[in-house]
Amino acid sequence: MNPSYISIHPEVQAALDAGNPVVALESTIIAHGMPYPDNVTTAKQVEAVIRDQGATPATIAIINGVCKVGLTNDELETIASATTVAKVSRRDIGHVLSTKSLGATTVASTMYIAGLAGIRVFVTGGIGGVHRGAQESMDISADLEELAQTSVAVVCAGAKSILDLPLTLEVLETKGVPVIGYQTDVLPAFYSRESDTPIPIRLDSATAIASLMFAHWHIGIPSGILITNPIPEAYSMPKNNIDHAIDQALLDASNRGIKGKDVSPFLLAAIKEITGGLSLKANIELVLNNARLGAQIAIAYQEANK
Ligand code: PSU
Ligand code: MN
Repeated sequence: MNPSYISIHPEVQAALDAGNPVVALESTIIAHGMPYPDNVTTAKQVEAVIRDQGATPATIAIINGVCKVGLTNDELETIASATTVAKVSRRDIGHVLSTKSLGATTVASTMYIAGLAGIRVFVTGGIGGVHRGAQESMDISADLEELAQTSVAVVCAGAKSILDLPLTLEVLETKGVPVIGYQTDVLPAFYSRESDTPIPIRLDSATAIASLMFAHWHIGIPSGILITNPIPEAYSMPKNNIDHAIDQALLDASNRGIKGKDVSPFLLAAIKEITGGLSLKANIELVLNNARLGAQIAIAYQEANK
């Protein structure tokens, strides 16, 4: 690896060298998933939650030709407020590095860069997956391919029903990715705790999740591991309300001909408008909740490795 393409923040490097728990964070959720200034406030709160639990946060983004692992406050502010920030999935990394442009990393590219840095746990809000109607559009997120090949555990709140949840689970099964529900028997649907989709594996503690990670990787399976954590009860949106908003947003997207990488950011913004901001509040709370669990898993995994 050319060391000039990756720069690990000294605090993150020190934690890695000491064998202390580190949690990676993505930046597409900041640049394209939430409006300014809620995005930067949330990004800082997420880092604070991880520190409170006793782990070191490492937010990842591409800045001036370098994959940064761990951002300064100024860098976080730049990613959150710049008018042009590329949404960087795996295929875009080389382009954004070589043009020295500003890039926010998705689940796929954050996993890849976290893996290079030796970070095993990554916290986000929601993953990409198989979109509804993918039989026609072929819109299946690169996040699923990355989960198939990169040894990082991803903590999320499940997937929004803009995706086809059962088909997303089918693809993850094909690709050998364990899908764990934390204290839940169904796949959480991001804004709501409920869905009709049973979860493949239920585990009820961070320690149990860490021992699955240890066993999975120790026996030599290189895939990622997906951990789904339901949004806290107090912020969970009624399934009917949110499904209605999602249907309306999907219709809007199709009427306007929104395609490819613009689909998820468009839908997130549309759902926020339709729900009068309630979806944004839910989004913030579920990410904070995931940060808490992710830090606990990172700590338990370090223990399991001793
Ligand atoms: N889901 C969300 N918020 C997000 C994303 C997904 O609720 O911000 C972002 C993540 O970065 C995810 C990406 O990796 O969208 C998936 O995009 P695509 O479907 O274009 O692969
Ligand atoms: Mn897509």
